Formats: sequence, structure tokens, C-alpha cells
Amino acid sequence: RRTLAPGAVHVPDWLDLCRQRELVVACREWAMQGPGIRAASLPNGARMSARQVCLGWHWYPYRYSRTRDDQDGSPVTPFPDRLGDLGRAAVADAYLDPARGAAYRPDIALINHYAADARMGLHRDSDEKVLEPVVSLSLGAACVFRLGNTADRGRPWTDVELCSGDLLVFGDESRLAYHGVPRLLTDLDAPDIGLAHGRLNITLRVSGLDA
Ligand code: MD3
Ligand code: FE
Repeated sequence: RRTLAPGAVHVPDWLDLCRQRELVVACREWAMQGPGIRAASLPNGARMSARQVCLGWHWYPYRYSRTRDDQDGSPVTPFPDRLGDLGRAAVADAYLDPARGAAYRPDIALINHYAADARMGLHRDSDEKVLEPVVSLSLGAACVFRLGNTADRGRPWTDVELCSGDLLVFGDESRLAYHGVPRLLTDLDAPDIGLAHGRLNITLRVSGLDA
């Protein structure tokens, strides 16, 4: 467990291989429940290179909707209880604060799949109406994760290698920090968890929107 910045905690190897495999299976099922995994289009027309499935609320740049407004308009898959439980355990372990963990009520899961050449540019997550922590779980290929500052996309930043099973929690002073994924590392070093290639990242969030 390592504090990267105030409110930003990295717990390497938080998920054992069995839980990693279970999550890969679950992500595959969630992805099959709707119109499929999508590359979101930004308002400038560019497509994101990571592909995404949303649970609880559908992220439609740059807002949340209960329907898949940029796909077939179908209702988003409900947020699964088991991810709520996982999020509470994550916050408790990252902050060494069982009470804070118990109070955490995520209602959004964004599942991103990165192929070998996918990236995520530096951005901040500011579409949620409350500044509760974001929980991130990494599966499959490792990546370089860049944690920037809260002022702009420039330096200072810190690069951290995220591996399969790692937990990151971002809250408090780090909740609005710029962050991104400059590159993936080789699949060849990833554990065998049933993911054919690339990297999966699950983020859990609290929308602050009415149920
Ligand atoms: C730092 N995902 O989905 S997860 C995203 O690996 C996103 O897929 C990246 O950025 C990924 O928005 C990074 C780690 C993460 C998530 C949310 C944060 C870091 C954060 C919010 C504030 C600060
Ligand atoms: Fe983000």
C-alpha cells in the first residue's frame, strides 16, 4: 500500500488470481448484456481508443444517462451489488478506514478495455456531481499510469506501473487530479486470468445523481 499523493493510494496485487478471473468472466457477461462494447466519440469527433461498457449510468461524453444514448438507446445495465461490496472493501483497505469503506455507495462502473495500442490522454473525471472517491481495478496487461497535478495537464506528474490485480483509490485532494494511460506494457508478462489480450480497467464511482 503506497500513498502516491494526498488521497491517492495504490495497493499492488489487491485482487488474488481467483478474483481476477471471476471479474474477467463477469465483465464478459456484462459486455454481452447490451449492444456491445463501444469506443466513445468525443464532441470534437475523435474516438477514444479504449473501448467501454457502462453499468448503472451510461457515460455519454461528458454526462451520464440512464439510457445508451449514443448506441441503441436501450436502458443501461443495472449496477451490480457485488461491485458495491468490492468498492466498500477497496475504500476501507486503501484508506485503512473501515467506517469510510462501509459508507461508500458507488452507483457507476465504467469498464474500459485497452488493446495494445490504446491510450488515454490526460483528463480529469468531473462529470460526477459529488467528489466521493473513485476506485480503479486493473486486470490483464500492465500499463504506465500517469498521475498529474490538479491545475493543468503539464508537469509535475508521476508515472506508476499498474499490474493485474492492482487497486487504486482516488479521493480527497486527488479526486480532481489529471490522469491518463500513456501506454500499455506487453501482454507476455500478464498472468493467465482468461483475458486473451490487452488490459481491463474497472472504475467505480458515485454519480451524485438521483436513483
Ligand atoms: C485519478 N481510467 O476511466 S483508472 C477513467 O486505467 C480513467 O482506464 C484510467 O481514467 C484507466 O476515467 C485510469 C485510475 C483513475 C481513475 C479515476 C481517477 C485515476 C484517477 C480520478 C481522479 C484521479
Ligand atoms: Fe479518468
